[in-house]
Amino acid sequence: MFGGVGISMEVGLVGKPNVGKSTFFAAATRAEVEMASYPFTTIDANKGVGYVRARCPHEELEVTCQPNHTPCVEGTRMIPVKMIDVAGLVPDAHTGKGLGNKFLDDLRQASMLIHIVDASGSTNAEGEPCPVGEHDPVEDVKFLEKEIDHWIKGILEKNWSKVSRKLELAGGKLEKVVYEQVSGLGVSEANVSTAIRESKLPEKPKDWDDEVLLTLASNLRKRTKPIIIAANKADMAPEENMDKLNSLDYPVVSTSAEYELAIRKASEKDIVHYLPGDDDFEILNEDLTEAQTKALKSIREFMQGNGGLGVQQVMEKAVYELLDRIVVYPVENEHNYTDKEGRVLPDAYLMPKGSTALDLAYTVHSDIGEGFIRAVDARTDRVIGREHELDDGDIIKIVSSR
Ligand SMILES: Nc1nc2c(ncn2[C@@H]2O[C@H](COP(=O)(O)OP(=O)(O)OP(=O)(O)O)[C@@H](O)[C@H]2O)c(=O)[nH]1
Ligand SMILES: [Mg+2]
Repeated sequence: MFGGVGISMEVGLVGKPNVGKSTFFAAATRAEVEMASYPFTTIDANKGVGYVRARCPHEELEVTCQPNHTPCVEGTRMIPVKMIDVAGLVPDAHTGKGLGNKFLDDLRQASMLIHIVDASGSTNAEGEPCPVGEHDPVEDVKFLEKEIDHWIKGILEKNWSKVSRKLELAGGKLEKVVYEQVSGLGVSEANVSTAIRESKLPEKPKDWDDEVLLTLASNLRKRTKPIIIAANKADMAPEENMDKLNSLDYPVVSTSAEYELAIRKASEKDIVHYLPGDDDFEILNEDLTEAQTKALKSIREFMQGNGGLGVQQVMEKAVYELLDRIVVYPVENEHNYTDKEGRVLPDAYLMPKGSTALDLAYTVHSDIGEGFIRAVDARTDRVIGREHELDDGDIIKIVSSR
């Protein structure tokens, strides 16, 4: 939660240099509508706010919505997600190669990682340009995993002599010590327990060697930083590379960050009408140069074949599928769907699937959670209890004593 407006999620962009991380970031955080009033469009040079789309209930309910921080564009709600663009990682970054891996510390709170891969194979392992198709992008997927594992291992090992003494004394409470050690990674105790179990650790912590710690780090990574692959530069990627990436055991979306950025800019200048994620656009300005016409033609061909340019699709697959979020609309008045100020459908929250009415109350405000009496499903007008599991698209009024 951030400032009571419901941004609870942070997505990190990772990858080797020159794959298009910053281009992806620039495209994803460049919103058609004004999001600049948002508290952290400018937190840091490399932090910003992207969004995922959701169908706004306003059409179906035949009302006019008045969102606070989740703009509605032609019936599509844009729900903010924090994004972080970090420096490029190279193989063996954990030993200090390239810029090292210190900057990964910025990703501690990230709920997931988007691994931007140069699917065109036109950058080598270090991110230097090479002819298209020369570098195998599958290698990048492997090395990145390893570097993230080493970063987490580094966190596990911090003050290791002290920690291992604590572990020796902890007996059956190993989980607590490990949890404390990695709590900055936004990992739950349950996830730590699972990772420990999966790692089949030697009984005596003094027998935990480098390899054991790396296995534990890797299992923690899988639980806490799920990875989705953006097969970027798909606009010039050989078919063979796309096939190889698609056959990996990862969710993969093919993207052209460059085209996405170009078309969003064209849309800002009213050259085209385009909604991010769509698989087509309309040309508004007929007075185009030959180069512009040609560029738009290439973009259109790619987006139609690809089912969109991929940037929105990655964000949404990440949030709705990997992180299993649903969208819930809290209201104060279940008949008019308004908040205290009379704004219709003011907020949209991304909640983990399985969240209850009580979870929503706590997300809106801890006081509201503590004073929870009951809730009302505004669509059906039914009273629901604290344990009632919410559905995607629910509009919920919470009755609280606070
Ligand atoms: N053809 C094509 N080029 C792209 C695409 N995305 C990015 N590029 C180009 O790739 C180059 C590198 O892009 P950046 O966004 O700076 O890459 P980066 O990953 O942030 O690089 P570092 O900050 O050095 O790690 C630029 O020349 C981009 O224009 C894409 O989808 N297609
Ligand atoms: Mg960059």
